[in-house]
Amino acid sequence: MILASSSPSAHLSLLFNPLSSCQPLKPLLGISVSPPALRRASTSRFRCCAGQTGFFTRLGRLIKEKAKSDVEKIFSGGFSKTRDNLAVIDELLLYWNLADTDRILDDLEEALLVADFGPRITIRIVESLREDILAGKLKSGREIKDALKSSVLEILTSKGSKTELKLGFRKPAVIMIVGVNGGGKTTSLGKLAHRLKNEGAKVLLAAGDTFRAAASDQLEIWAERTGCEIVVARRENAKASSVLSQAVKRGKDEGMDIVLCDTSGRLHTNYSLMEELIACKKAVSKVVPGAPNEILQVLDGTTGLNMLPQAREFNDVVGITGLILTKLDGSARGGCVVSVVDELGIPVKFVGVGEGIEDLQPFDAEAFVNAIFS
Ligand SMILES: Nc1nc2c(ncn2[C@@H]2O[C@H](COP(=O)(O)OP(=O)(O)O)[C@@H](O)[C@H]2O)c(=O)[nH]1
Ligand SMILES: [Mg+2]
Repeated sequence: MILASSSPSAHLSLLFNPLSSCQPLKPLLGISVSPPALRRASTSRFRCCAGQTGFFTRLGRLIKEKAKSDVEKIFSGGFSKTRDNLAVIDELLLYWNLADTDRILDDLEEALLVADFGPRITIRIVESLREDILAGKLKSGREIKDALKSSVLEILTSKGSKTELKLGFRKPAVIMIVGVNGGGKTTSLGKLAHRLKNEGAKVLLAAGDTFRAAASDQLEIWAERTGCEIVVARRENAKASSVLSQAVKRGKDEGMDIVLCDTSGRLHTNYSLMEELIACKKAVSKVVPGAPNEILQVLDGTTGLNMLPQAREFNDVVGITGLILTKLDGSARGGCVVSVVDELGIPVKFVGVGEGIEDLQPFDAEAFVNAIFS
């Protein structure tokens, strides 16, 4: 652990090893390599250190690519509420016939609203189905269901297709995690640290939640679990912005690849929280131009459409670059995710599917749609 302090001596508490982040990464693409290939891999890794673009682009993309192999795991068991609400669609469409179109579409509309798709999207989807049915393009219940799934997928992929992490090209890349209290910020940050570290990145955690006394203890547990260094406030009531700024400075001095910044969460309507987040953002950008590279907002998947005003408010104030949707392993409401992506055009980058260290998965829109309409 490292204490954030303005005293220069505190900077010495971590051994500085300028080459340490230039060690060969674990085989990044999961390919087992023969010795000559291994030599090539380490050379190219070394080049990445000189210009970080390659490394960060690869890291962001790789983490996304891994999602494909995890598709089965991602949403199995979750979305119980959404699945129950949408199960009625299968029954409706099983006995579908043209004469019943209006009644069935009314019921379908209700099912989508109950599953928190929100009125705007629901009406848009139902009206487009109606048009296609009346034009004779959809002739069976199966085709209607497929068209329904396609339109949801289309919203997710057209408005929120950039799901990989964008880490820029300066070192360290800075990721801020924001959101209301209890949504799963600290937990998601810990899981993300684990994922990034497993891909060979040197990760530093910053305990920017200085609002609650226990918050940095919680992050310290994650630091231990993931084997990452951590910067915490040295004194009570320290400013979050100064903790984050010192963490990023330290990350820069010590050749860290990524600094993951926790922040405190209060209601999105809390003025001082929003002021604090703006100050945090400014403070880190002073240390590394262009930082923070990502501001990921954590949204609790069980809160339904309440997540929409939250996302809107945080986005207006700090500019959200991606969403982490948590607690999808339980009774999360899937429909509202589609509303948030549609309205704000912000991609979901990760989903939380449990409390364990491995339970953060890159978002895969197709798996998501299959899960909620299964
Ligand atoms: N089931 C489940 N619980 C989660 C998930 N993410 C976080 N939690 C739990 O939600 C609670 C609040 O998480 P925390 O990270 O402290 O939220 P924060 O206040 O936003 O930092 C904790 O009990 C976490 O274990 C998830 O994906 N699934
Ligand atoms: Mg927290």
